[in-house]
Amino acid sequence: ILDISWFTESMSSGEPVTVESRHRLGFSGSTESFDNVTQIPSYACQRRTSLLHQNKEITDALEILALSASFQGSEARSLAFARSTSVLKCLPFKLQSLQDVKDLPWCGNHCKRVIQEILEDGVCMEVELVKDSEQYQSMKLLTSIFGVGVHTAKKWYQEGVRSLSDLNNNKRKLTAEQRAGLLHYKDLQQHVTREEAEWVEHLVVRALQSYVPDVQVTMTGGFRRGKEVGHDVDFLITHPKEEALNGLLKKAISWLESKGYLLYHHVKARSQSFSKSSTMDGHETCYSIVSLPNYYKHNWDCEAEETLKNLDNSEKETSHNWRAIRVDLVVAPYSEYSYALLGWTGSKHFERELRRYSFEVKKMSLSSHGLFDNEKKCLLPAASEEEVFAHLGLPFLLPFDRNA
Ligand code: DCT
Ligand code: MG
Repeated sequence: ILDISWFTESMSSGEPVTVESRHRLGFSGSTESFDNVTQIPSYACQRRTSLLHQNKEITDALEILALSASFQGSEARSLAFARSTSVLKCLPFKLQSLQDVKDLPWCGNHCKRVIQEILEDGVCMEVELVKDSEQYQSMKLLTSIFGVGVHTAKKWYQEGVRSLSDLNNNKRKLTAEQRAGLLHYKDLQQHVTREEAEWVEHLVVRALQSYVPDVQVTMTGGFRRGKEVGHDVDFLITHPKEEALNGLLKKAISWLESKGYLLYHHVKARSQSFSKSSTMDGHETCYSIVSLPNYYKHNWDCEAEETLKNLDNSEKETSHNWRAIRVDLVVAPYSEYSYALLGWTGSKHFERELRRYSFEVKKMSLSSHGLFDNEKKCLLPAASEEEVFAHLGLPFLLPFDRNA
């Protein structure tokens, strides 16, 4: 099960694997090839999954079914679709027939029906019906608002909410986060580019360094996995001296606020009651919306600050020389940094699988704070992500290969 050498070799060749090249790579024609497919490991953290793969039409369709299942409150079904999607994302060849998925883990009958229809007709009827359904469209719209999860969206849908204007017109009580989400809805729907993310990084580093010059800041999330666009920008902040981190986030927030960069923020304090064996994340975190001046490209040293500072939030709504960007800032003590880095790099499915593997195979509880051995009843410190993988007995995967 752990032999993934054939994957590693074929993935690193970088060439598209067609029926013909599959033959060269040993994927078809011989008994050995199909034996190899059965060796695809069951946990996503045991496989390399790069961003680009050859079955996007099929994985997009399965992702819609996963999302639709989660909208209906069926987490188990959603997870099943997410697992089959993830297996297909790591295949180094384009599926040609159902025979190709015969022995793949997590590809059950439902998933096979979807694959067969797409291979034969180019579309899957069930997926088309889901996409056209009022419930799916409304839930997708509502959950795309910052601060609105599946639970709230479902409640609103049941109360008759179908569009953003239904929310705006209504006397509904919204949280401050949701109000900010609605106010900046259009901007937040646009992808954040890597260039914009780097500008935000520059800004966040400046804010933090005004107080602690040798603070360490790392961009995590999708950008660390090599994505060129994202829905937000995630940062992890640490320092070898834990005292240096005390109050730092609050000070950096005030700095950003005083210069007019913060449109919204909400700080979640570090959880004191955090249990070492829990998989919950208790780091001090700031969920924010930052305004990015449109002329940032020419102006890294930010004269824009002066303009922004002098506009109040209502003026910012009407002027168009800036855009809103979602930014998450997470502070991790140095001793937990490797675990926080691994946890905040994602993907979400990769993290879920890593925790499942730790628990089921290694009898350990993994979180963004550490790894707890449930049998030996001890924490396993790690000075790097490599050491975390080593504790788990897994081959190290670079962030680029964690796009499960
Ligand atoms: N994360 C997680 N579980 C969650 C939410 C987040 O493990 N429920 C981790 C994995 C990714 C990281 O935090 C950042 O989260 P997102 O920004 O939501 O994901 P992303 O991969 O950065 O996606 P995007 O590129 O769209 O921002
Ligand atoms: Mg992100």
